[in-house]
Amino acid sequence: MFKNVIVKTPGESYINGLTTSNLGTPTMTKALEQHISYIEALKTCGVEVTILLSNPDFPDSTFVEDTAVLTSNFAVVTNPGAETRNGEIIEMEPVLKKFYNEIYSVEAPGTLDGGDILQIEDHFYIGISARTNYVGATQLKQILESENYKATIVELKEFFHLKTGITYLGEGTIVVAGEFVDHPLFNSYKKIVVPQEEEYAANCIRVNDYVIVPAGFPQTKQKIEDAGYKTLEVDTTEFRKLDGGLSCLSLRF
Ligand code: CIR
Repeated sequence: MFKNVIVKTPGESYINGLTTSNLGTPTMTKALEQHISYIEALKTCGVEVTILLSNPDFPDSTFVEDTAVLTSNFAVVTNPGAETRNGEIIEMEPVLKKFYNEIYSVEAPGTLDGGDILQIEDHFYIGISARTNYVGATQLKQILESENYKATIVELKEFFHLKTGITYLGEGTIVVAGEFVDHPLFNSYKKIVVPQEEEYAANCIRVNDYVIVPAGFPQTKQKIEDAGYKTLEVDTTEFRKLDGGLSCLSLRF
């Protein structure tokens, strides 16, 4: 069960955030509305939501997931791989101190984005991507193993972040798309396979009794419901324009 969630309101510089998509510039008013709907959905899931204020110096800082890896008893402050995002951790660390006594950090030359970290029960998968390098991944692996978790490094071929293409729902069930559909590391889990045209929906989040899914991906939503989960839909078009999905917008713990 998650008790807490941290989010950060998109700021006025959000439209200048990083992107590899060609979906156009986000509309600020719509982004703010969608962020409010996201918070409402989280509240429906029964979590306490800590809402941080935007900082225009960091256009991408609404994607708080990349700044930390959280477990029930310790936090790891990451070292985000994009230069314009690196300073986001300076604002996140004091917030985490309110919730955690034990805080580790990933140090340069290691880089690591939280979006590359997937937890499946006591096993963490750490993606190597354009943002997370081997040094950072190995540092996190060592921290996790010192705390009695298992950790496996996974090299990404196409996805932006590990969790862009895979989500853990609980009960041994994963949602997978693209390169993870047949990936040998994930063959022991029950799979909900996302059709290619709905690939973006592989980034959904299980929060207590619900799975929050992005609006507009009916086949994936149906498959998740057929597997026995209740869903909540949130429109994320303005976050998708900057390569962001549902998981990126919060830290859940
Ligand atoms: C970035 O390029 O860093 C942001 N525009 C998107 C970050 C998405 N975060 C995530 O998948 N965890």
